[in-house]
Amino acid sequence: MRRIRSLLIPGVDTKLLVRDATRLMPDLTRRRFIAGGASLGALTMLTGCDVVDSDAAEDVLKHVSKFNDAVQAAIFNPNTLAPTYPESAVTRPFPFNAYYSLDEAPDIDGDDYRFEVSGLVENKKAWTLAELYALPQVKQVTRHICVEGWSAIGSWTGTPLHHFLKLIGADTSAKYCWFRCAEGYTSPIDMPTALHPQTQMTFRFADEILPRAYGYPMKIRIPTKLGFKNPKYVVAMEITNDYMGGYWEDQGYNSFSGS
Ligand SMILES: Nc1nc2c(c(=O)[nH]1)N[C@H]1C(S)=C(S)[C@@H](COP(=O)(O)O)O[C@H]1N2
Ligand SMILES: [Mo]
Repeated sequence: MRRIRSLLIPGVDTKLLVRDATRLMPDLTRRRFIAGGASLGALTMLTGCDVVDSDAAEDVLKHVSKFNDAVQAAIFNPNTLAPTYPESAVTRPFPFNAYYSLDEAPDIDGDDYRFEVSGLVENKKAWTLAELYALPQVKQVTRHICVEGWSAIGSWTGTPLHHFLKLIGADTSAKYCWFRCAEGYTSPIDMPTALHPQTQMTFRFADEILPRAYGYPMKIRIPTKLGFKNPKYVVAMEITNDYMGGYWEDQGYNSFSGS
């Protein structure tokens, strides 16, 4: 967790981060934090997701979760790019991960598939896979980091989400792009992240049609975010100002969760 967090905030002045975070903390948390030395390590512990052992820790986490989103959003620079790698660096086999095993993963029929669009957009037409495949695509080799303590480099090809948002006339002053997946998984993505140049509607992994394991037919690949903010088997998107929650977000993980 410590290592992951420090990976996530490259270029951030840790002293400033600690100072700003301290200001935003609820009183009780701040007192404990200062008593604990107000270090980045302590902040990491507070903002991490592995401190939920006791009731006290859970309480701290709930408070901290709020300020952590604010802190992280404040230091998010939409122009900072996630590192990219040569194709030879791709992790093979690339891990499968979900809250269930692979044999229970959605098995989507590409012919029946429709990507539904709703909320604050001009064109609410549903998209077939053939229509999506016809969109301009780019390839990106980036690192996927999971809160469960593993990371892997993958090669993802697809359409930049900002391009699609423009195409459908999405209100990009709205707060969120909220995604829903075939099995019910959900995740809200803040608009600056949705518009980030590397955020991608992904259709291919390592040049092959996206396999079922990694989210066939479409996942949203966000290299500036933790793995759980990369929804697979995506079937719907809503542009909204409402915070509509998400599978892991509802269980206490920070919605921002990124660099
Ligand atoms: N629909 C859906 N998307 C999901 C998940 C899931 O359970 N269901 N798990 C998330 C988590 S926690 C991770 S780490 C990545 C794993 O993606 P991978 O199987 O391509 O490694 O998918 C994310 N997106
Ligand atoms: Mo994850």
